[in-house]
Amino acid sequence: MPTSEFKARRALFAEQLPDNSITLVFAGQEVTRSNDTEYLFCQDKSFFYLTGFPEPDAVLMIEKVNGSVSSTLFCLAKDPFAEVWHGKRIGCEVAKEQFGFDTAYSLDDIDSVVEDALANKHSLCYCQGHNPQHDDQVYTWLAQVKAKVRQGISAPNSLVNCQPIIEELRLIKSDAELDVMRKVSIISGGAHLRAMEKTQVGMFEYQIEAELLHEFARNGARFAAYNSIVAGGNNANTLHYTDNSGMLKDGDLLLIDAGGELAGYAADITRTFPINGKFTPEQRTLYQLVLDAQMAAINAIKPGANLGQLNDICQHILTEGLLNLGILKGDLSQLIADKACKQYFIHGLGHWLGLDVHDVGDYQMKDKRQTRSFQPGMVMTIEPGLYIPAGDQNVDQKWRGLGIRIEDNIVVTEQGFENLSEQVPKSVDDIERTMQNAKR
Ligand SMILES: [Mn+2]
Repeated sequence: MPTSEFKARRALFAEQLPDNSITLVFAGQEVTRSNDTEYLFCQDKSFFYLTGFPEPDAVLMIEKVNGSVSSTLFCLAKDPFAEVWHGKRIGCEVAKEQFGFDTAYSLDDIDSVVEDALANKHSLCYCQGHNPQHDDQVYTWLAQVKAKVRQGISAPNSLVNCQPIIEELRLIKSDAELDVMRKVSIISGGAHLRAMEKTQVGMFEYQIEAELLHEFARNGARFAAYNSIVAGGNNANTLHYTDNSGMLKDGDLLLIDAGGELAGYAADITRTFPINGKFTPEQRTLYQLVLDAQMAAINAIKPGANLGQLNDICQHILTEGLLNLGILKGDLSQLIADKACKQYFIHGLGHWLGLDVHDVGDYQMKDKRQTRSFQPGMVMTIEPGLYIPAGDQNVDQKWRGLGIRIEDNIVVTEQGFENLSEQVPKSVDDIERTMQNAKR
């Protein structure tokens, strides 16, 4: 993504900051996995959104004085000894040049520079409560400035949480962001296709996980956006199943919820298909019901619609279907009013998608009384599911142990919607044909 994109984001962000203010946005930190090894570093997504800067521990400072805005980056200093061990650091000079900041300093200088910048500002903006260490750091700097009161220096007396400003910006994707999200969806869809083609009775779930990771990385999305869920049979009824250690059994379904990450952006796709390539009549019936609900919800997406309406559409279809199959019993309108289908559709219909897989952004309108209206550039998942645990004594034996979810990634457009993951086989016929045609 070009530097101009990040500069434009900082400009939009700064427009909404109070005047005579200083804003601090912190990068992510390395996290210890065990002893002296770390997890793969993941940049703080809001910091990344505003900077594109990939290194840990950095800090972005934005000053806005009389309407004029300047941006400063603090980053790790070049250090030949450390770089031999841990890899190249970008360093201040290159950071300023390539990432488009007005100034860049070594982190060694941050205390004095920030304290000087805080002097006589009215507001201090940062993401409060995000990380206790950062809160402590900010209060320490503030205390240092307050101690200079006898020198005639005043400290900011207004603390502003700037997280909601960043979240609202992140919610509406730019064209450049949508391009990346299209690419990561295509790569991730390819991984789901590969998984369908490679699946065989007797394999282990983690072997299918390996196929997904291979296909992500092979195509440039080197890492998964979240831990892949590869859940055979009744394992699909554990919603966040990531154990992935079970053996794939003849006659069971396989639920895969997985997406790659590309340039920071996530895909989040789920498909459910028969391990042996052929749906049983019960599997087919329940699968078709989830698919009908999913398609109806997706087709209702357009500017002005909202997740509440989509939920109503989806729950109506699921409730009617479950009633017809005898899984729910009673009066249709009463069951709908009681949200009876939530017994088997146990999670939300979807969520925002972007730099985070469960992306930021408020789900409510400003008055909090209604789910917010869709606008072009929002990206969300639509992922209804039905889950009937193996031990559910309330339903006929033949339904027990089925867990089904179907999830696509949808952009709201001026005309309606664009389904980023529609290329992954989804209809019963397409899935069965794909699996028959695979040389398994
Ligand atoms: Mn999801």
